[in-house]
Formats: sequence, structure tokens, C-alpha cells
Amino acid sequence: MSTELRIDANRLAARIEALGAVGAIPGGGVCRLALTDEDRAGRDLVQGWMRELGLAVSIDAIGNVVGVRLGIEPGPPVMAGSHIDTVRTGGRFDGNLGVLAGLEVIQALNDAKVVTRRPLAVAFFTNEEGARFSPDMMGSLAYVGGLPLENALATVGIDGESVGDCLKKIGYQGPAPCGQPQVHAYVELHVEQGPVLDLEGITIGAVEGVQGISWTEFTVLGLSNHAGTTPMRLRHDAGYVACAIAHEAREIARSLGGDQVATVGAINLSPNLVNVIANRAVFTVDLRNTGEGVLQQAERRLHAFAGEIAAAEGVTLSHRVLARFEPVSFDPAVVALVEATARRLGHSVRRLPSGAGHDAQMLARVCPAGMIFVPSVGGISHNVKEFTAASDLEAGANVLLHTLLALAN
Ligand code: HGY
Ligand code: MN
Ligand code: MN
Repeated sequence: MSTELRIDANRLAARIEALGAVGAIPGGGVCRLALTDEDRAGRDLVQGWMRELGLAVSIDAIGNVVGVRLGIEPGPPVMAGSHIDTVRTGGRFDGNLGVLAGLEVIQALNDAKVVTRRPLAVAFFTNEEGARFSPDMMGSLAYVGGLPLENALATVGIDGESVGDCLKKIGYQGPAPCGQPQVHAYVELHVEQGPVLDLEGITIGAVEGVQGISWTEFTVLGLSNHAGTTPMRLRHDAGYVACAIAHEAREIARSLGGDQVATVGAINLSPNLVNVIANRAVFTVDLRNTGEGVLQQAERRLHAFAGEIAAAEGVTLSHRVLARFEPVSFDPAVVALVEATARRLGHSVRRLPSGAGHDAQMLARVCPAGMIFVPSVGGISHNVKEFTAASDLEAGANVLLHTLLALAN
């Protein structure tokens, strides 16, 4: 009977549209930075859908929201989840798809009056993006006990506000302890956000794991001076040092090759004026690699270069780690189940690693976890142009439905 079970693609599309209207920005994208009013509005909308579907909803102390559907037997649920916070120039699918497809699975089971042996749950985790408050995957990391709650609440974001204050302001500092309910198994449907599936014309990705992530914020302090009167030999130019390190980050990625990536996404100079030598530069370097050893090599080279160029320019350099996660491998049985389910439903499928971080990499610390990818057209994401074809959204949600059914029965 269950092999005929399918999700309702139009209902899923309607919810993606409705959630995409919350914090909508020109070009078809979304801006719902974690713990902002837009995030609250998105949370309220999704929580309302959870309740309409009969889920028992709990909100924990870091604002993670979990809706549980009873099974025939009590016990830890099989969970589908992701995030609904976005980067400032987000697409409508990043994170949102995994949560809304989870709700669509629940509604399809409700319509078919199918009750699973184990309970099912749908969750969205707080601040997966890490764009406002570091690290990324903060809520799911706290959920699995990888980050003490008080540290998470005390974290100050890029605009000077703390997680705890913002959580209170939007009314999502919940009563449930982090980590409840415990999870039997976790599956996350997500857009690939990279070019692989789209380029190869493959519908489903059976994700084998997530690459290592290293986020560092550097602060360079130099000496402001006149851009016209100061001879080059007398300069202590924070802007020059920041740009030199940014260039070196790219050089390191080029020379290491393979999976190594490097990004300087945020850079602030002060006083940031055309005719004043910058006395202060604050910027971030995002390094990632599927291999922990090579990632550490990249980090060593970056810090060695930064130290040398700072000494040569006579500026002071400090840094702080914003996020550092080693590569994660998903449970081989879950990866195989995703692959087999995709095949059984008649979809092309291949295994691949995830270039992006995901909540699934945190849940993998406490239960068997895996991910299902669907193609991102042109590999575009963290960009309002992010797009996935309706047929691929439907395929991914059906693979999620049957993967969850297999794990829950
Ligand atoms: O940065 C990431 O990989 C994710 O979008 N948080
Ligand atoms: Mn995401
Ligand atoms: Mn993202």
C-alpha cells in the first residue's frame, strides 16, 4: 500500500510560496536572518501549520521547534527537519524545503490515515545559517549537546545584539530542554546548493556526509594617515593587510586544489574613506575541505602568511574562531536507504558529499542521520536566484516520505 503513497506537490509548492512571502526581497528571494522579526513571522506561520496538522509542538530553550506525530508505539521519533532562517540574500528553498516537505509528508499520511510504528517529528532548528550569530547550525548543535546553552544565549551577533535577548524579543525562548525529544533517526531534504546534480541531470543526491568548515574573523589594527602625504615606507595600512590575506586565501585554495574552497565574504574597513589609510580592518575567512588534514594545512598556511604580512606592515593582528566543524560522514545504512528509495521510486540518484553545512551533521552525533539532495539550477544558492524545478521538489519530497516510512516502521 505505502508504495502508492505520494505527497501532494501543489500543496508543498503553496507552502513554499507562502513562507517565501515572509521576508520576501526583490528578485524572488528571502531575507529572514535568525531571530529577527521576519524570522519570528516565519516561525509563527510554520508552527501554525504544525498545529493544524495535529502535531504536538514544543519549543526549546534555544528556540528549536519540534512537532511530533504519535506512532503506534511510544518512543523516540523519526525526524525530518532543517531550518527556516536564511542569509540576507537567501533563496526560497534553502532550509525551508526540508521543513515544509516534512509537513507535507505528515499531511499525506494524515490523508491516507497511515499511522507509523514509531512516532514521526518535523523540526526547524534555530540559526542554522550562522550569518548573524556564529557558529552556523547553532540550534541543532545545542540540541545535541555540542554547545552549552548559556554560551549560545550569550553569543553576540554582527549587529551587537545577543542571541538570548533576540530570542526573548521574538518570544521563542521556549520551556522545553534542548535535546528533547531524543531522536531515533533523522533525515533532511535540502537543495544541493552546488552544481553537481544539475550538471549531470540527476534528480536525487544520496548525501554521504558534510565537508569540514573553518570560519575565522581577523582584526587588523594599523595607523590612519593621509593617503596623499604618507610615503609608502611609513605606512601601517590595515586595508592592505586585509586584502593581502584575502588574496592569499584564494592562492591557498588554488594551490591545494581538490575540494579546497576559501571565501572572504565579509570585510569592514575604518574609517572607510577614499583618502584615509585604514587603521582598522575586520574580515572573515571561510575555509572548507572534505579532508580534515588538508583543511588544517590550509588553516596553518593562512595564519602563517597573516602573521608575516602583519609583521612586515607593522600592524597588529588578532583573530577569533567563529565556527570549526570537522567533516562528518552520515550513517551508511541511511545513505543506502535514500539511494535505494530513490531508485525504487524511479529516480536517477548518485552519492555525493555536501559542500554546505547542515543541521543533519549535528543530529548525526546522536542518531543515524542522512540527507536527500535535489538539484539547484546552475548550482546557485545564497542568492535570490536559487531555483529547483517543481518536479525535482516533488521527487525529493516523495523520497523523504518513503525514507521516513522505512525508518519509522
Ligand atoms: O554556511 C553554510 O554552509 C550553511 O549555509 N550554514
Ligand atoms: Mn541550508
Ligand atoms: Mn544556507
